[in-house]
Amino acid sequence: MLKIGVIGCGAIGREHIRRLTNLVPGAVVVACSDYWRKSAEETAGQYGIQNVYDTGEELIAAKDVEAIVITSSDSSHAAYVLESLKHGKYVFCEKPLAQKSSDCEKIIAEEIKHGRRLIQVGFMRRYDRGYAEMKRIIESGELGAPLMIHACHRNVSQTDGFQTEMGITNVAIHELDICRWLLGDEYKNAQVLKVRQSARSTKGYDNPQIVLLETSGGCRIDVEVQVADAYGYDIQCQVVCEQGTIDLPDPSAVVKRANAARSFPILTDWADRFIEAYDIELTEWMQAVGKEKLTGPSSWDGYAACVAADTLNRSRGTNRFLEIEMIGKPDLYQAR
Ligand code: ISE
Repeated sequence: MLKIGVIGCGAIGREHIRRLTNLVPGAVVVACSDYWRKSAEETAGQYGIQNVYDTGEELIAAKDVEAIVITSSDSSHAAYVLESLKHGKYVFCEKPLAQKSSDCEKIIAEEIKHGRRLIQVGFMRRYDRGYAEMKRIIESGELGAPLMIHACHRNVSQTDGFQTEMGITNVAIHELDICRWLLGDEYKNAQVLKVRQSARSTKGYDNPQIVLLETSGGCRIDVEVQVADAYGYDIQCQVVCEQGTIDLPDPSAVVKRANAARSFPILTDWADRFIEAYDIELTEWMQAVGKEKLTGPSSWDGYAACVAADTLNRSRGTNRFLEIEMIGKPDLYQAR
């Protein structure tokens, strides 16, 4: 059994602890910690976790903790990843890897010193069957070259303290990863636009926003980002290719016919929308750690999404596309 310590017992932390405990073969959660100790204690009680630590650093240093899962607040990720690297431990870090690309660069530099990958980033959409099939079709070439992607990310609510920039670093970061993964291409330039604001959005952050990107191969991407106040949690993605289009399927739902209407429910919670993808993601991460060969989204992928996010946030209000500037891709992250 691989002994895991989880830092952060909020919504996604508890979800991952549930999966690691009840579902993922070969995993046992032996330690947890949270900024709010009470939350860690409650989670430990619920899942029979032996040790609760006051800080993430103590958990990382604990002798019996073999691998770390980081599900704490976004701003704390980079420091915990760097600390785990000091101890040479495997890390599964929820998105985003960091909030600034300079922190991702530090992580990459430290990981390279180990000569092997130790970090996987929680871009779970890559494990979703719909996106995987879209990628297969794009790569088969049967529809010709991809020309454009139209995507949207609509959300019901956000936690207190949410800010405009987080619409990119915390929400659209999923599209920033999945679009470059689908296309097998990097971004060239980016711009975020503030559009007519929803009268329902009264919490002080921009909502909606539109993200525009161009890849090195010339593909154009637009992403509508509604961080809150939408009718449900709805993720759409259409890839327009030379000879046809490919659409992300909606999650399966029973269709009701009544009162002269046909309807089906739309989910409201993001944790439910990609539930199967999360299960596969953590199961494959565990298997990869067992083989000491990580294959999932890397620090490089975390970095690439973060550079795009930085650029988008810098572009706000300029009305211009800004160039996306990345460091050269180190050998460790070249496809093998
Ligand atoms: C949340 O943090 C997530 O990661 C969800 O996948 C995303 O859809 C949501 O908007 C974020 O707040």
